[in-house]
Amino acid sequence: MTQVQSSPRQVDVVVVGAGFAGMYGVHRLREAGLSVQGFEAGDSVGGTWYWNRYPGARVDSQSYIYQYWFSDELLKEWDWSERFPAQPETERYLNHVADKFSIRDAIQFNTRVEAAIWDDSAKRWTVSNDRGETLSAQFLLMSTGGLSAPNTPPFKHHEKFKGQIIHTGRWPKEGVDFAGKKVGVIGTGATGIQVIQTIAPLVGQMTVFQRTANYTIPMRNPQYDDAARAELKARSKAMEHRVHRTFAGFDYDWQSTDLMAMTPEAREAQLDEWFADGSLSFWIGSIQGVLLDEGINAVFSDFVKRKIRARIHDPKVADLLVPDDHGFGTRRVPLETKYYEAYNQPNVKLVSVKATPIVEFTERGIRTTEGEHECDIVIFATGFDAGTGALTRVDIRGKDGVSLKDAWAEGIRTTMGLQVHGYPNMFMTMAPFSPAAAFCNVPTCLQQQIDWISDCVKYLRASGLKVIEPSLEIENKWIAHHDEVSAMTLIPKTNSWYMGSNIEGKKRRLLAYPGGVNTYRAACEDLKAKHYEGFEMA
Ligand code: N01
Repeated sequence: MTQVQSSPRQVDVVVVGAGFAGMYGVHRLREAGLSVQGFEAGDSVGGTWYWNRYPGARVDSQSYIYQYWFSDELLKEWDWSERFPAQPETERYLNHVADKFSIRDAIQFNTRVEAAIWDDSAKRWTVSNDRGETLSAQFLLMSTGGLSAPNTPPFKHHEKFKGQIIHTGRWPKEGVDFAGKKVGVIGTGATGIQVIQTIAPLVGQMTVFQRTANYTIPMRNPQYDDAARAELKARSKAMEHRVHRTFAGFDYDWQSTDLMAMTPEAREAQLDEWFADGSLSFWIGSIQGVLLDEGINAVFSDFVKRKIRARIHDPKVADLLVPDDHGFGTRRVPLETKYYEAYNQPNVKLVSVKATPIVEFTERGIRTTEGEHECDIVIFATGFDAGTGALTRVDIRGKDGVSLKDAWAEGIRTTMGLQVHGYPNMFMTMAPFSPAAAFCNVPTCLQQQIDWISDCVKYLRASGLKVIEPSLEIENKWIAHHDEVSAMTLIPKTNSWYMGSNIEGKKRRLLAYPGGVNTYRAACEDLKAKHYEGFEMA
């Protein structure tokens, strides 16, 4: 029997998504005295760390800054095992947080929000889900993740394939047995690289279908002992302060080294020193010119190309694995561990789908223009419809019933990635035009955004106000600023998910604000101090 709901249940806020941001949103908003209903499509918390359980999934941010800061007790009691923990550890951490702060109580799992419609007369959101339930909420918090809507390219005849197709972002909980199997991997981004290097020793044969070769940095991942943990924990307050004041939300920041004034030998030694840290600091903690200046960028590119080439036995394979069509760091730079050594194994074959494109799937595998490649399993490490995908897959309608999907098809618009003009009382995290969308140690930005959002809601309540929405003017101003700063960088010169160019038909636009986490945070603080000047409130 289907239940007929007479009038929808009323809550103060609906939170969509139970990843890092959604969990923290539930915690902060409940703490502020609001009634909160969370919804999550998965059967538990974790978001990215719930869905991306593929072999080798591992964080590229240091564990001691990839965490929550809001509870001293939590900071003291949680022990990270290593510098860059694997997926199960981060998932365990998020489950621990959910249990400790009773976050699950507010969340309905196995439930996908399908639509959110703004009712302008009631000044509330009507939210419906795939269980046929409808709720009425004053506020809507979309913490649906920036990299959560899988991109599955529509390869011809994929339904004919008799083997198994798995997207890395929907990895089965029960795992996959690779022993003796012929495995195809499509995609060599941060995910593909982690999968390939991890399963290469396990598979019978592997064929990697690469479209674009990436620059990488070898990960240095020491295990922590009690002394190392104690030292890191002693610095946690200082670290919390620091991460909000750096360009990328990490504890390292741009340096003032004048690389170009150095002798070639001194420059090489400096690059070697930065590279040896084995973290993303070589990229976003070295010198800012790497993202702004063609000459400096070429120095970094040349250095990393040489490092890659030196590790590959077959020069023809090296020619394919060394990037040749973009500058270092203009797309996400993955950390890797023995990635290139995988291609030195006799059972691993690299196919350039630039040279020999995929024509179709067959019953037995994948046919490129050079012939058929047999596979028992094909792994789609093909990424995500980043920034916008998770939001536009929900039918969100603002004032006058305008669909966010339709509006954004004309061109993405947000005010600082926090709100959109025409969509009152809807807040977002990790959305376009904030650093959180790509250029950030994600938890730094998510916590900053949730803190800003909960402060804003508290301000409204304390002021007897019910509705907040950015004016068209303030939104236009932010978008113009975003575009101006974007144009100063080298990033728009390269195709990647940063530019939305990985999705057919998506308008090319830099998704994340590249002006710095520090600058963005200051702008958010300023808005708050000025009582949301430029926002329309009633
Ligand atoms: O996705 P991607 P990802 N035919 O879009 C290829 C974060 N992350 O899941 O580059 C053939 O980067 C595509 O080719 P090309 C991190 O922010 C973090 O790897 O478009 N190939 C590319 O090689 C990261 O940046 C961590 O030419 C096709 C790949 O698929 C983000 O998630 C770990 C294709 C997709 O790469 C996304 O990474 C993992 C087609 N039709 C991820 N379509 C850590 O913190 C796509 N490709 C460690």
